[in-house]
Amino acid sequence: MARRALITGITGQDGSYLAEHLISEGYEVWGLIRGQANPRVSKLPKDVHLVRGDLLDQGSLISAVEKVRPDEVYNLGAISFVPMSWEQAELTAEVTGMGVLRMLEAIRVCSSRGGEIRFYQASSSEMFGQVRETPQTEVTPFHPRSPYGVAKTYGHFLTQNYRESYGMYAVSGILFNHESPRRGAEFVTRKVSLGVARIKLGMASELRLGNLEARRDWGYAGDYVRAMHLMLQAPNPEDFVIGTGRTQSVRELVEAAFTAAGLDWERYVIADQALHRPAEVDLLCADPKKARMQLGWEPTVPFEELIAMMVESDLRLLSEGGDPQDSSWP
Ligand code: G4F
Repeated sequence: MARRALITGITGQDGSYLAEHLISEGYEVWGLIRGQANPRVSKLPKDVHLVRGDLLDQGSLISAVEKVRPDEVYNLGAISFVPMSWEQAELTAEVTGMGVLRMLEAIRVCSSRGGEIRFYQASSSEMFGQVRETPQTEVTPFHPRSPYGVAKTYGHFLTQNYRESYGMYAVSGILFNHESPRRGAEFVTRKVSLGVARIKLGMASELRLGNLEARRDWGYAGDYVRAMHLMLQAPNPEDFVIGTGRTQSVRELVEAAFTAAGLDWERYVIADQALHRPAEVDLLCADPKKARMQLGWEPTVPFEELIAMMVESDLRLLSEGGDPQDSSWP
């Protein structure tokens, strides 16, 4: 019988790639869908099954797990845009933090009726925040710098705690920034690739950005969902850092994106103090050695190739009259 996976956040960038990957591995894939009419559902592969539920509603999660009877649950659902977490800190704590507790409880309750359900929590490199060492590993201490980072840290420790308290197969992937043409338009890589495409096509004349000096470890989202799946196949439940081990500044990202379109970035980019964050994460860089050694996981798309892929995709999308706000991926 096909293994069954339940994914929260299935309409997001990672959820869509993970659904495709698990289907290619022979899984029966279920997505947890909240609300009534999510237009992004139409972008999912046709053979994804849907079940209603909300990370804010404990009963709905128990019902969803009871209905689907999954072998694996991937908790990707979250309020994931860091600046929004200062504006809606309580909602972020509820969805991104307490949502993990509710999903773990749903699994605990349903597992007691028989059968092991493996749990993957989408932890984040934002938990490292003001980093204590570089590169960051599975044992680097956390110092989150946003309500989002704090909520993710809660979910991370809770996942560890349910593993230790109840012997659950529950693991966290500490994922560094991962991008693709399906990335939401508000994140910096996509904001830049869309900005470049608009300028190239004569639809805009400038691009306003915040802190150009922040450094991130940017990889390709399609690679990172493979790591999620591999983590749940390991003989023992363990947490892993997933990243490329390379770091670039936002300035270098901008340069790469404009160069990919044959443009000089300095003519168009405006650094806007109003877009700086109340507290910034200055530098993130992964040490993915454990994932390489134990999971055999490697990233396959280098930074420059990833950025060029996003610029090309947005040039195509905008030339064909597509609207990135409607459906954030082409
Ligand atoms: O693309 P970003 O908004 O991603 P951020 O904050 O690093 O978080 C992303 O990665 C995390 C993994 O580490 C995830 F957990 C999280 O959910 C999300 O996916 O910003 C990247 C950097 C920041 O330092 C920001 O200050 O880019 C800088 N930046 C400069 N100008 C900008 C802008 N970011 C955005 N979004 N927009 C700008 O105009």
